[in-house]
Amino acid sequence: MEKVFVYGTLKRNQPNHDVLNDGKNGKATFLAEANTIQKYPLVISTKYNIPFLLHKASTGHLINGEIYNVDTKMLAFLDEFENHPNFYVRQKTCVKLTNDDIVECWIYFLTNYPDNFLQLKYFSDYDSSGTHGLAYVSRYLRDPQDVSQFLNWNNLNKKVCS
Ligand code: PCA
Repeated sequence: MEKVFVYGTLKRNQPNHDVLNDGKNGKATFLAEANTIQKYPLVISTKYNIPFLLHKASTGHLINGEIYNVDTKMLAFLDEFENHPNFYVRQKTCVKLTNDDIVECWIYFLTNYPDNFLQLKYFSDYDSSGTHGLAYVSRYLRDPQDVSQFLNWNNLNKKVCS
């Protein structure tokens, strides 16, 4: 089993949580709530309002999330779902449980992002229906062309700004 710390749409009551409960994808068991030990920028961006944890430690806030134990099948599913390593990149990072235990977990970071993402509002606890009003757009409702454009942030910027 592997530990994954989720901070965005995979959390409970968030738009993609169901994939963790679908046995076809493998097995995921909730372990604990936790927060990162280091600060990171958690932003919501693109026209689809996607949450991104930017891989830039010491900037932003300690991030709240949930740890799941997942089997290799679920980890492989999540890698494909999050388009690791072409979009999000899965990296090991230490997080702290509410009882102060520290555990090392996988996190899906954005390691390659446009500089202007650092000018966005930083969150500590993602909620797709939070007061920010930035409604998440499910990947099934996105323009299929954007998938390849996501892999090229310059194009995406042009598109978002036009
Ligand atoms: N899904 C992953 C990364 C960002 C997202 O929306 C997660 O919840 O951790």
